[in-house]
Amino acid sequence: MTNRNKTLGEFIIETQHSFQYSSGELSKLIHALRLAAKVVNHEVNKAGLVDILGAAGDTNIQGEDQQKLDVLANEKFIQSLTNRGIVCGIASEEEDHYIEVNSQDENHQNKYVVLIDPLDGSSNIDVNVSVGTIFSIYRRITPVGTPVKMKDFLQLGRNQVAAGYIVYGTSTMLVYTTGHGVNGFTLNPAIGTFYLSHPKIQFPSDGKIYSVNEGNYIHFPQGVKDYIKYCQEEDADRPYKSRYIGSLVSDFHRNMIKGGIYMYPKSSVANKGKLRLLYECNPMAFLAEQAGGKASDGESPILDLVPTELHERVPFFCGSKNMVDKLEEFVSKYK
Ligand code: AHM
Ligand code: MG
Repeated sequence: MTNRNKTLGEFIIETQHSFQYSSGELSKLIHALRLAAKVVNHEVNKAGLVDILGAAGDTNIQGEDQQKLDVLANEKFIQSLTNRGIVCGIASEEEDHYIEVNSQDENHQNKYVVLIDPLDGSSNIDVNVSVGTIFSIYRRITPVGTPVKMKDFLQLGRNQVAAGYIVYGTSTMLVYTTGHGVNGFTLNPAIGTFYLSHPKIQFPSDGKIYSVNEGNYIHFPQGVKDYIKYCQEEDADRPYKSRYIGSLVSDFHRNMIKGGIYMYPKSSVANKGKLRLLYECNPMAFLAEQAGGKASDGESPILDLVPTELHERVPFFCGSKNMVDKLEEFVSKYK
C-alpha cells in the first residue's frame, strides 16, 4: 500500500508511537474529531436542501448572529469529544464559557483540553461558499482528576500538542499536525473514509497571493497599507494576486498549497482585529510553522503570545515565510 491510499485511521495508528506521550489517548481524540467532521460534513452538504439555513436567533458572546449550522456543528463536536472519556474540558467559539467534562467523576484520567471553532466562516454558509472547523489541543496543566481550570485553556500556542482544521470545500479535507509536520486527508464521500492525499504539506517559502479584506483598507495601520501597496506594485514577480474568500480555513488552505499570505490586521475600528487567538490563530499558526510557514501579529510570533482570556482577538498575518517577514518589515517602520 502506498502513502497515497492510506486511510486516516491507519495513519493515526502508524504514527501514534512518534507522539511523545503515546498513550493512545491523542489518537482517540483525533478519531473523535474525525467522526464529528463526517457528521458535520453531511449536514453542511445538505444545507441547501433542508430548512437548517439562516440565523438560529441567538447571538454568541461576540454579538454575532449564530447560524443554525454553527449551533449544530458545535453540538456535534462537543458530543463526540465528551463521549469518549478523553477530554477534561472544551472551549468553543460558540460557548461563552469553557465546558468541564467529567468534573463530577474524581477517578477520571482525562488529560486533554480542546479549543474549537466548530464552523468558521459561517456567514458564507447560505451562499454555498466553503466553511471550516478549526481545533487546537493541549495537555491540561492542572492535576488529572480535578476540575479543569481557566489556565488549562490559556496556554501559550507553543504548548499545543495537536491542531488542525476541516475544510468543507469542493472536497472535504481534514488537515492536522501533532508537531511532526502537516498531513492532509481527503474524504471519499461515497464510503465515508478520509484518505491521505496531501502527505507532509510544505508552505512554499514565497508566494504570489495576498488575502485580506481590502474593504477595510482605510482603517488599516500605515505599515499594512504600505505592504498592500507593495503587493500591488509592478516588479519581476508582482503585482501579486488578490484572493479573499472570507473563510479563514479556505484562504489558509489555498495559501499553504500555493504560497501566499493571509492578513487580518488591527484597524482604527477594531484595535485587535477580528480573529480569536485561542481557537483560530493559534491552531493555524501551529500548522503554518509545522509546514515551514510563519504566523505573526505583525511583530511577534503568534505562538509566543500570552493569552489572557478565552475569546480574545489578535491581529493575524500568516503564510509563506518570506511574505510574512516582508510584512513585518513594513510594519516595523511605524513602531
Ligand atoms: P467567524 O468566526 O465569525 O466566522 O469569523 C471568522 C471569519 C474568518 O473565517 C474570515 O477570514 C473572516 O472572519 C472574514 O471576516 P471579514 O468578513 O471581516 O473579512
Ligand atoms: Mg470563527
